[in-house]
Amino acid sequence: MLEKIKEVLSKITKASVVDEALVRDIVKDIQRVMISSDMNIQLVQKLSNDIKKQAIDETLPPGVSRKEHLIKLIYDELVKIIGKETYVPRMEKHAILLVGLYGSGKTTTAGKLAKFYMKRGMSVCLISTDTWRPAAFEQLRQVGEGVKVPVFGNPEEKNAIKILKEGLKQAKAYDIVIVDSAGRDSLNDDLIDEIRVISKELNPAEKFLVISADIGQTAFKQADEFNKAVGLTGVIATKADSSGKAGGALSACYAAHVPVAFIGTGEKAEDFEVFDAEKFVSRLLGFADIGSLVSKMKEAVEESEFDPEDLMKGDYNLKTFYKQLEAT
Ligand SMILES: Nc1nc2c(ncn2[C@@H]2O[C@H](COP(=O)(O)OP(=O)(O)OP(=O)(O)O)[C@@H](O)[C@H]2O)c(=O)[nH]1
Ligand SMILES: [Mg+2]
Repeated sequence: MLEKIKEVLSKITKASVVDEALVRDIVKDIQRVMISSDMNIQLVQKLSNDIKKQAIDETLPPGVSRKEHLIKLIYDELVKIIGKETYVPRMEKHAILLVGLYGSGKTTTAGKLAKFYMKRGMSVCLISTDTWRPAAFEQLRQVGEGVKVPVFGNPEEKNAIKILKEGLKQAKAYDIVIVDSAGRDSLNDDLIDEIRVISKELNPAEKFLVISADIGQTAFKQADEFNKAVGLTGVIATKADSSGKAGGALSACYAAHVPVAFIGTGEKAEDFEVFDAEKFVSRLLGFADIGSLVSKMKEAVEESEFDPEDLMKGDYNLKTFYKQLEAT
């Protein structure tokens, strides 16, 4: 996806005139890139329509070329989907539930999150509610040992809710309680029912869908169904190190209307970072100078018609617009 989007963008920068025909041409190219990177087809359609419409209809802010405008539009649309603002990890006592299909990286991510919060001075414990896979408890126990946090669970017990209730008694003393849940080959009623009950019992502040970055076209449906079952608060995209494709993660965010919170970039506990949407999209677009382009656009817009205070904050959006409407 990365390389191909760069190609499309260089076509824009090389073009001598950016007219309606070029906009249509570019949008078609972008569609092809997005589809080949496993992005959900509905999302591709929406994105390309939005970009096309704005590129053609919108009046240009003064001092901004149509070229710059088009690049900024593409950038904005991508950032919007994966979460405009960088995720801010909660630094207060709370519970985190990890859900996702088989092998997506839940257990590994539990260890990574534990390490992340420990490093920031929080006390952390892990609870394994995976009663389906043999040795699931043992795997989490080893992960816990690796990052030096206690792991609660009971490999003899087959009822996930019982394990959770017991675990929560022991977990009271900890700031962060991370619950690792079972994966399945596909979304079935058993899995959804169990996850729903676990979520109700735990009442976690964060409900993360853990999905592999290379998941492909099933990402949208998966995210949609997990979201309906528990109401996701974010996505953790794992294996971002081994896949150049980002379409799956983007589609998941679009389906559940939640941002990417963290990304996993390797198998080790430290291979983990808070996801920065703007940085990611800038990298994706291979447009290092996007920062100066964005501020140039803001300045131009500011001078022309908007309330500078909002623009200073860098978050002039529909919400701000409605606020202004309400105030008048
Ligand atoms: N390269 C890479 N590998 C990862 C990452 N996260 C997890 N893995 C690997 O993916 C495999 C599956 O990870 P698990 O954490 O066991 O996945 P899970 O979701 O708990 O799996 P189940 O409990 O069976 O559903 C392991 O081999 C991990 O080492 C990552 O960010 N990068
Ligand atoms: Mg697991």
